[in-house]
Amino acid sequence: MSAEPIAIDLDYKIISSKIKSIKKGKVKKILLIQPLQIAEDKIDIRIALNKRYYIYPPYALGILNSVLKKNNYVSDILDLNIDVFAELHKKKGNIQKKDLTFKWKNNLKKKIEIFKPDIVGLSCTFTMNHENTIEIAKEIKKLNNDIIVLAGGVHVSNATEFVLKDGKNFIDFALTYEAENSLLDFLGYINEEKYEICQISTLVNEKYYEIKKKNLPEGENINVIPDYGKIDISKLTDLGEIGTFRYWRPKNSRGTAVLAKKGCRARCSFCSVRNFNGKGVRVKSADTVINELKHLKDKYGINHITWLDDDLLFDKELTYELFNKMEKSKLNMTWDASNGLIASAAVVEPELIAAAERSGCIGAYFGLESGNDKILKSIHKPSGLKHYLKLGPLMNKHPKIFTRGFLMIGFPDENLSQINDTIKMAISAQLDWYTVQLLTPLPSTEIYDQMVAAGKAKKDELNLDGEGFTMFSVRESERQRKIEEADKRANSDFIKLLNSKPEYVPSQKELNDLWFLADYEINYKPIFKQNDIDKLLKLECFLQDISDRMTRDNPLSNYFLNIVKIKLGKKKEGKERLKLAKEYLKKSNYWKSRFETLGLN
Ligand code: B12
Ligand code: SF4
Repeated sequence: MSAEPIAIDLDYKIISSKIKSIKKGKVKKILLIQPLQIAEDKIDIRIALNKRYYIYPPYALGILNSVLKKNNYVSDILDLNIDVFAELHKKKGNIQKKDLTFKWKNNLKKKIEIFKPDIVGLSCTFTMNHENTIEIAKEIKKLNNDIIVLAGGVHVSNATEFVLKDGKNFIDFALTYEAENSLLDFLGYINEEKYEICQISTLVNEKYYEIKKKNLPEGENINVIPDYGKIDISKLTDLGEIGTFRYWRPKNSRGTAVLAKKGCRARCSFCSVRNFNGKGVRVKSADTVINELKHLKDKYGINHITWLDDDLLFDKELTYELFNKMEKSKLNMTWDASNGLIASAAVVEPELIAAAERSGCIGAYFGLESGNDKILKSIHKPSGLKHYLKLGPLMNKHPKIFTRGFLMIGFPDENLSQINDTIKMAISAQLDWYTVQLLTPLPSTEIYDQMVAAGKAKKDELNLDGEGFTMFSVRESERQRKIEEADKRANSDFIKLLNSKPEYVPSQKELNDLWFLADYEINYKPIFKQNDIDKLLKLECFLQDISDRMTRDNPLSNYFLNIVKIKLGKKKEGKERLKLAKEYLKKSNYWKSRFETLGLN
């Protein structure tokens, strides 16, 4: 509830009268829904059974559920993602796509009939879940047209008008940005009208109206522990992935996700965090986080967490406090930072990494993106080459932590020489593995506008089907598989593009092959010269996971796993891997051409 006087403008008048016209009585019951995180027809059953899809807890909805209950509303969460994947595992994969659709529709129907919500709140974090979300809204209105349907989350906030227009007739309002306060304001306004509504948009006669004023949570309001209702968070690890370090976690670890800080100090041009969370970082108290961890351990037996944070190392004093309290709490939990840490924050304060390790850190990503200073500057990266080159020596002192780097190629006008700089930097930075991604223009980012201007992305479209965009594939390796399965290319198409003219700017299509080449040069080729035992043990563990769980019939990972095994003195196991590599190679022209071009015999 805001103390400031209410600024009545046209949008405010129109939105408030729509609220009044749509809801006559009071509201009490709110159902919060997490959609399926991948469309049913895109689910690959084998990948699902290998637990390779991300199954996170409905963290945002847990927070909102907790806030609603504290304010005497009756609320609950329906997580259709968990429901569908639980069904898929229960049936051991013997299930058709249409059964998955039936499952979520049926669960939705049952929940609505039993819970009888006045309002349903749909969460849509990812642009790729846009259609799923609209589909659910449509289904709810079919079941009961009187239910008010709200949509919220990152994608809804970044592409609000688009969501409302696509969901017209099904989504009544978009409640944008962080909604801990604004949801209460909205409900309070319906019930008492004393409240000021904010962060809300709607369509009236197909015209878009928006109240831009924000009431974001801060101070005590962010010290909230999620309430997952009846959802059994302990089962998540049995259904899919949480974080990216499964192979390096202690055996039988049970994972979930936790958020300690909201926002990020930086403003990278490809990232939507600044637009979404606003400037700066708001920090939960260390005691709240410790209480959350204790609760997760006691109630669900959780012993591993992945941070949802975008800037976990923000404010070194508060970060020390958190890590030290975690260590002292003797909860014996491990953790990873799968979203990435800011490299400069680590190298200027090496002791933070030591404290992180003592508090349970076993895996960390660093957001490096490029090895070219000009590009790093143009995308406003908060670190530079001088930081990246100190990362390896720092992190090598902490071999318990598996280190990974995020890299990107395909920046506007990025040429081959700049891509080569990224390859060189990654090799020198000596992290344990790198994920190379193709730049994806996200709505509401600076780079999106730049790419629209350069004709590389379409304005006011979701760019879901872009040739080279990664956003909508599960993993790059999966994209490669799709290319192979579609057999779109002649083998001769794959050439060593990296040796072409340095100033050449590759096309979006060529970036697919460049992704493969960069991945090979950065991650695989250096294995020939690697003799450090700690590094070889990490590579063994990781390559084993890629070969046996993450990808199918992959001769490259098996070939290099053979090399690693031999270096570790495991000759017999090495030989078996080589045999597999040969077998897989024989049956795939796609891989044969790649092995030939790379000079692998
Ligand atoms: C954790 C995370 C992941 C996790 C999974 C998240 C999940 N399924 O829950 C993993 C690792 C799987 C992941 C993957 C990807 N991610 Co990600 N991820 C995040 C991250 C870091 C945190 C999200 C989070 O849980 N935050 C904490 C909660 C509390 O905040 P929240 O969700 O925003 O919730 C608040 C509001 O949104 C709102 N709200 C939320 N739901 C609702 C519902 C209602 C009804 C209302 C009223 C309000 C409301 O209120 C909440 C409380 O304040 C965000 C960054 C960020 N800061 O958002 C990126 C982010 C969401 N990811 C992003 C991207 C690009 C990706 C990938 C595409 C990366 C890639 N190239 O592979 C993939 C795609 C995943 C997929 N589905 O295929 C982008 C999304 C942009 C977009 N428009 O799609 C983000 C914003 C980061 C960025 N770079 O800009 N991601
Ligand atoms: S450092 Fe990471 S989270 Fe922060 S703005 Fe850059 S990409 Fe986004």
